[in-house]
Amino acid sequence: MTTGSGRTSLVETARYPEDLAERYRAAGYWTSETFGQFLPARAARFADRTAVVGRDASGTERRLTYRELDDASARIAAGLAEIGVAQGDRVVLQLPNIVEYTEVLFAVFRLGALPVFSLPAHRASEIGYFCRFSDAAAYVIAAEFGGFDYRTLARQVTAEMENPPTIVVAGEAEEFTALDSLRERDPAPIAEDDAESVAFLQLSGGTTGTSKLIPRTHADYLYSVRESAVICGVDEDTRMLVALPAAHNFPMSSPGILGVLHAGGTVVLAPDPSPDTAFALIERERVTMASLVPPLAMAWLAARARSDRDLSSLRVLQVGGAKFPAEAAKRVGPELGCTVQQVFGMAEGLVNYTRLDDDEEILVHTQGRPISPDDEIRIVDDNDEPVPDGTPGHLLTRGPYTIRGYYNAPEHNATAFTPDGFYRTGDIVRLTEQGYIVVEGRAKDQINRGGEKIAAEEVENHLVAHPAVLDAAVVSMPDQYLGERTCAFVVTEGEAPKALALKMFLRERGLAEYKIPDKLQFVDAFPVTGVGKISRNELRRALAATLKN
Ligand code: OOB
Repeated sequence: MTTGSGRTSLVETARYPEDLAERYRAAGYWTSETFGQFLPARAARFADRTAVVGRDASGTERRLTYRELDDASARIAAGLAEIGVAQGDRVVLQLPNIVEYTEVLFAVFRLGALPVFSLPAHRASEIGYFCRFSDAAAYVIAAEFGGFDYRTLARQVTAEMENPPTIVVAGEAEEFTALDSLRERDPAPIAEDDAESVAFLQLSGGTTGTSKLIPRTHADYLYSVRESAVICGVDEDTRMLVALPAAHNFPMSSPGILGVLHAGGTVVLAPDPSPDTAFALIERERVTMASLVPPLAMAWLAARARSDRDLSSLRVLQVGGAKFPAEAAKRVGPELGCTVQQVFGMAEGLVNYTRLDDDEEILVHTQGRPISPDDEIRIVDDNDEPVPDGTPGHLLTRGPYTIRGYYNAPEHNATAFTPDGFYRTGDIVRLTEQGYIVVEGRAKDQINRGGEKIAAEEVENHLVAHPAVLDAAVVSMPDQYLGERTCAFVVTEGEAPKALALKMFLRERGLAEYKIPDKLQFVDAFPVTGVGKISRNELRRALAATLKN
């Protein structure tokens, strides 16, 4: 099947079996609301309230009411339709935390097109892959941000593409299509869509050579957004600071931008997450809630003592994306004057929260419990057998907002899910007596660098592309600040390249900076396991030993 722009539409992705789908509908989890209808419905209800505060691509401070945001996105939707974006088309979004992000997001939703959520840190390797793999009709960027020119990246990415996406630029567009040129239209109609169809593609942290795309439906995602808003006490008076990259699942929907807009609150976009910027915004906008990854939460704690900003409006600080050490969690209440909320989630679905009224012990020592009574949790050993209560094991999950398969990845899906549809999270967890989850470790070949996920295999593939590199293995090493950093063990042939040259080689291949190994270690050979696979455990142990010396 092809859509208006002649691009192939989404192939069938793994669907929920009908008996479960029926249960989720009957329980009221899945409704007929779509993301196209989301903002117009909010605008009808909260018309003159402030929806979004933040800078635009030119650096100007803007404040948009619900009506203004809806009107802008309806017009941009018409402009996007004019340049050929049709219902069902994919649109790669790579925007920083600027107000245009919200305008374009809802414009794409209004058309029934599917955002593909990339991050500002992604470079040619990642963006090229997303554009090709999703067969994107458009790619939306900011002209420049954080000293980086995204137009250069767009040129690089599309240079060799047979069927390049149309490039839309917030800010000075040069040879591309200016976002501002798409505004002067009559509002586009709202696309009619089946709420159980795919609404967008989110990125997986990944464990394999290429990132997997996560197909989320309107019904499943909106359920998680609505419930998250309730659990986190979000209402019309919530003013949420979005300091993490807006397109990440955590600040987008846990409860994030979508949860706040659903409830009629205000989203305050921070151009960067530093304590200086954030504290100034909290004071000015009387921010009530913020979400952070652990290293940023620790940076805020450290900066608090030196700052005389008024943070008294802050009620809740959510921390997630990586394990938040208990010693730091303990300090949030007394030092920042708000409740800490631990969030353990994944773009594939399942999200756990500590509840705002939980006692200190739970807030500090657990990663919360699931959103839904129908989230099914299984904790198993290496043979998929349930472990005894309270014992750590592999976390498997299934439920009303957890995917049943990645986009166009049948081979990977065969191992990433159990035959009865449980997602293998790759996390090692245990369950407390009260039913809370404690994250104990990880069994996937992924490094969690302060919340940023790095698939070992992806970096290894880039390393072995170097002519002098015979083999590579990327593992985590403990880090006080980020929790983990990356170390690449490399076996070379002939004269070993310098570590710096090898890092430069990775950058030139267009790999995002956060994936460049923090440390490179040249070795003659890798330790192997009994079955002849590289022993990553052994490498991690060797590394720990050298770091101690
Ligand atoms: C969030 O989503 P992703 O998709 O970037 O990463 C998911 C993975 C989890 O499988 C787990 O390994 C790790 O990130 N993780 C945590 C954690 N929160 C996430 N590990 C330990 N403690 C935590 N609190 O990271 C994400 C999505 C929605 C809400 C929050 C985080």
